[in-house]
Amino acid sequence: MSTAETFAALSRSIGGGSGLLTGWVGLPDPLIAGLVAREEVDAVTLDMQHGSVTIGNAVQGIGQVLLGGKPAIVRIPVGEFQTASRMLDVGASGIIAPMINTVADAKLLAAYTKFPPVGERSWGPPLALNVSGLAMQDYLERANKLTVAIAMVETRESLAILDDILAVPGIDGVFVGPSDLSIALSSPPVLDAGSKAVDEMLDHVLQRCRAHGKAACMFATTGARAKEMRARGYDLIAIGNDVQQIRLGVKTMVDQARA
Ligand code: 3PY
Ligand code: MG
Repeated sequence: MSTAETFAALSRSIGGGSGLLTGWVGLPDPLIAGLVAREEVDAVTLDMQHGSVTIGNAVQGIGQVLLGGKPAIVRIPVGEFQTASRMLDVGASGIIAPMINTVADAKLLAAYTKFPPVGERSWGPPLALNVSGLAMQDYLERANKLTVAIAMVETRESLAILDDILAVPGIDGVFVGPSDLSIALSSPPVLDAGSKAVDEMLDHVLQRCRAHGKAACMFATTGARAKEMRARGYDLIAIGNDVQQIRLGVKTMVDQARA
């Protein structure tokens, strides 16, 4: 696949129960993102919300992910919508925005990720032109459909306005954060990404996404959970994160050695 085809692969394949798997990288060294990209994932997400990925790391990380033959997604920090534009400008194929709790938040996400007339994204995509292989006017005309904007649903507020979020032009789908959602749905708060309440909401979100013709995405904390979500019809599923996977690898080998 050419770099341009890799860049376009996310928008082309997401939807209709695509069951894409994304790696999830929070460690800052871009080489880690490149390493994950070369495994059998469909995309790699760089996490600027809870990970320690800076703008500089993300620019380099996107390059490494593309070199590894996969499209790059960036989860921006809460409310930092200008970072969404900057990440698209340097070649990200998708943006995940956490804590989208109001329709105004969803509109801001669309505004910063889509060019007019859908949004208000400002012009200036130096690396994205290079990566997409498109001339300036072609990029302007095609970028809104070549990249995806995903709003995170992880609070009661956001669940209550799910249909309104999905109806915002430019929002291509929603991403369920089951950990925050489990905290929001329990009293006293209990962290349980696999709770019954979360599970019911995952079905509900999937059904509403289908009704709006938009992508349903979620974070799975285990491979088995990711498999289940693919079977249920989710379009994009994160499979744990880099720190978890490194620790698991070390523990597995140490346990084998000491068994
Ligand atoms: C959550 O589960 O709350 C997430 O944000 C996934 O990273
Ligand atoms: Mg969260």
